[in-house]
Amino acid sequence: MKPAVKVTITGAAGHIGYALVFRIASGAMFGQEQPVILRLLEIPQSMSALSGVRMELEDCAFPLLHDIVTTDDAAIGFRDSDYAILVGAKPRSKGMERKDLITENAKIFSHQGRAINDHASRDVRVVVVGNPANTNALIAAANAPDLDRSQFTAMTRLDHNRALGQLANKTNTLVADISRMTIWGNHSLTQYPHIDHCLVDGKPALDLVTQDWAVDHFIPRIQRRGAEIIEARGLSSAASAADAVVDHVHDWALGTPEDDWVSMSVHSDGSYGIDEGVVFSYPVTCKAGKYEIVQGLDLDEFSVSRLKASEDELLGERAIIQELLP
Ligand code: NAX
Repeated sequence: MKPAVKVTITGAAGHIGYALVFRIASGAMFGQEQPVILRLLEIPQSMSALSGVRMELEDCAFPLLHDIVTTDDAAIGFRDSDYAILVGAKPRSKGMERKDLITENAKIFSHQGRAINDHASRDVRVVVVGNPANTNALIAAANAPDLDRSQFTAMTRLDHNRALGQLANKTNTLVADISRMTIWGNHSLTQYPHIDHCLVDGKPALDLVTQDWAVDHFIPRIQRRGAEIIEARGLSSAASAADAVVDHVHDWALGTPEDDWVSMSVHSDGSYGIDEGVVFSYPVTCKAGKYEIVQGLDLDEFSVSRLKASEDELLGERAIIQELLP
């Protein structure tokens, strides 16, 4: 049997963590031939809840789960980690300004970036889920000078999957029939879900739906889907977010299908004119643990303006946490 892959999950006792750890242990992320060791990192106040998660993991008797480490010490949590999934973050409390939320989280993610730099595998792959995810990924990478910034990503796969679901509903097709969906920008209300390059059963999506539907219904619905779920459930997305984490890491590690791509927030290399100082969601293909931004897609004036709006928002977030960037 292959050596076990070590996966660190922060915030493992939270809602998304609880929906995620069992799926990783069952083999959904790396396949049925790949054992895993889970390293679950929490804050001291959540260690009791985390011990309950650990008990339930043990009670599942997953054949692929070779060990479980629970800790509130980042040095132990990230030790030799091959994959680090950063879910734990500070939620917005009553009266908290957006600026304070960004700054408070930047402190957490700069600390975790340093711990990853000092303790994780040199090949570690990091995905940031905790919000503001893109800027948290930027600050974590900036605090890990010994690692390549391409090892740090943020998750826009939930938005991507939501977009696939809505287009499938509208065109009365299966999600599996749709390819080349893209989410551009920030994981926020300025994200730009984009169907101009999408194929449905091999045909352009825009032969089946109108631009008006895309602009007036599809784009705002994906942008606000998180709020729609909270309104219905009284709780934020957890199972779908965990599922998107599984997809993000699975495809990064094992590759994207031929002739298709996925959306991942990665460090901009200037592609599509985006400032190199931000982590931006792009269409990417993955192979053997590496991603490449899809190049050469035509963008009309409306799309360019949407990308610019999201880039501006990310530059604004960056300005707020500038002093924490080494
Ligand atoms: P919960 O509040 O249920 O869980 C968060 C957990 O993180 C708690 O158990 C808490 O003790 C722990 N935690 C806090 N600070 C920590 C630290 N410094 N180190 C380790 N653990 C820490 O939130 P949940 O619903 O699980 O959401 C987690 C994060 O995901 C939030 O920031 C949320 O906004 C974000 N989301 C991001 C999404 C994305 O697509 N990128 C979608 C879903 C979700 O909204």
